Amino acid sequence: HIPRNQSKTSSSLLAPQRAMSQANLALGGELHSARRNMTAKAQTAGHQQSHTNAPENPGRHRVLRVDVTLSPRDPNAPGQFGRPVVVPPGKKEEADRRWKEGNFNVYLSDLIPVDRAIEDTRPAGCAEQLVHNDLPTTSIIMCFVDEVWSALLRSVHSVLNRSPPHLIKEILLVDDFSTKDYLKGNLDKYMSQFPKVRILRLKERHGLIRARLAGAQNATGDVLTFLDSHVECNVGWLEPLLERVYLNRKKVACPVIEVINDKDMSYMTVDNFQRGVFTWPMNFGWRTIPPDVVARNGIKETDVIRCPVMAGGLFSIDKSYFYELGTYDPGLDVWGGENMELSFKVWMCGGEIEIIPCSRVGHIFRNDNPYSFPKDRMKTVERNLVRVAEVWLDEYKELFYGHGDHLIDQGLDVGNLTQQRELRKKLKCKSFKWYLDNVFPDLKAPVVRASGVLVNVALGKCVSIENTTATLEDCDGSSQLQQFNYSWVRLIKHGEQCMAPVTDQGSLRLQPCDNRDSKLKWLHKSTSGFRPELVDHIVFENYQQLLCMEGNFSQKTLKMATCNPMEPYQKWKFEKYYEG
Ligand code: UD2
Ligand code: MN
Repeated sequence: HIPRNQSKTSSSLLAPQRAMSQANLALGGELHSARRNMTAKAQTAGHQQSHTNAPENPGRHRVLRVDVTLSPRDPNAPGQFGRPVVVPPGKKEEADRRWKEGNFNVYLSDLIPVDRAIEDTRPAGCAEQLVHNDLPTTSIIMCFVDEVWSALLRSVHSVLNRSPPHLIKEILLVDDFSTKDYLKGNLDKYMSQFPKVRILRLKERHGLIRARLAGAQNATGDVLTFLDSHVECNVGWLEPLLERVYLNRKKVACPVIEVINDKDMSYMTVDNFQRGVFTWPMNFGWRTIPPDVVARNGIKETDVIRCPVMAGGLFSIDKSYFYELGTYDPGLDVWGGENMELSFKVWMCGGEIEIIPCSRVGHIFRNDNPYSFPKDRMKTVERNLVRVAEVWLDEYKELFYGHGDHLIDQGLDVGNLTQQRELRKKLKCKSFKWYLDNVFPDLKAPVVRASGVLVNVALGKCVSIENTTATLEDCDGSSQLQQFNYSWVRLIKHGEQCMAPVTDQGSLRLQPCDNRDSKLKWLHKSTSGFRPELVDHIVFENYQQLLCMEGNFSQKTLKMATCNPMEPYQKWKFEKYYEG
């Protein structure tokens, strides 16, 4: 009996916050007509591109408005201008049936134009921003496995139609051993009309991480720009990304990821001021910068947002810098965790991760991966995360293990980590503590769960150590002998030693610590979860013995006894508890 938290590592990316999601969904709603008005304006602007050089700013120009879809082939086509689409009544069954091909509305994706126009959702001021005339070129790398035909095509068209051609060195489509026939001959044929598109076919399933590396190896541009294969790049998306990399090659630039609705295929904008963050055990998420912080610091909608971590799929990085960093850990499999790895690596080894509000790309967020995993999906993601934790998190990895304590008990074979650890040393990267202090100060990350004296609630006496044996004494907060830490992986530590039951005698004593030894693990249970200040009953139950720690008043000792929630001598409390 090892209490296993339900696995908390997630295996699909959640969409960022959308304040207007409801309004957006409401057909004919106010927002909808506002959108139509905007689009009409955009349409009159026609093909006009602002090549205007700013005379007062030599060497720079206004972001190019490259968008040949401003006057689309068929303005009335379904989904045009990013409008929501409704499945016709007679087609519901077909649409339902086809959903699983991509875990989104594939029927509608096929219905709407592959080169549809979308609303220019950039904040005011973006169109007027200046970028350098001599921006570096980029290779677009798009990996896919069994991607939906129309979604893949729309991704490619959006890059071709909305990027200044001279900046796109090539578009590399990396086929990660897809099984679908249409992704073979048909795709070659279709893409042959675009000289810049190259298809790279992998001979076996690499997973997206190693597929991206294969793409990088074949890229000839100065900057690598990674994209998922179900995106729509918005107007002016590319130059602001490349500008950041141009200004500092150690900046990794991410667009704002907007939402292509999986049900109606509408293009929806997202709230401003969202940072990429994570919560334990390393789940990626978005966190909005509180309005008072925005106000106090005078943060503008167009201001770049520094992010503790990136979502993973969409970013530009200087190619030589990517290699300097040792790329991704090639030991990461299939999907997941690589965004954490690259983010920690970038920040801790001298770079920065930014979201650029003037660059916006839509992405179809799905509830589940539509492709199969070669091995168990959850285990794959967890294994990747363990690799990341072991290389980058230092002492904080206990928080990761503690929030998903199945992770450490599973005895996952995570492979060899020597190279990754060597790399970290070679690059002289900073500590995770530095990262927390400087990049992600709002992450709750106390290194232990609880600390201080350990009091028996009924007796008012404290655990003390006498020659490695645990006894009960009058409490003395200043005595080293009474100091304990309760670690995230549930060890009761006294310095470097750990509390363990003595099997024959039922007493307790210190032993060398071992994070994986279930005999050393104590479940600090209470009737109201882990909120000691609210608790009426807290026991330490040993993982292995299923017995509880009990104070023995007459002998001033501790013993192991059958757990009994009514037994006052089994109630214990630490001096301090920490939120994490
Ligand atoms: C997010 C990222 C994704 C990746 C992932 C974590 C965004 C928008 N998306 O999940 O890029 O960082 O988190 O790993 O930030 N693919 C392959 N081979 C595989 C599996 C996937 O080529 O074995 C392709 C897939 O077709 C897609 C891309 O990799 O184009 C990302 O996969 P996803 O869309 O399933 O990931 P997503 O968006 O849920
Ligand atoms: Mn995706």
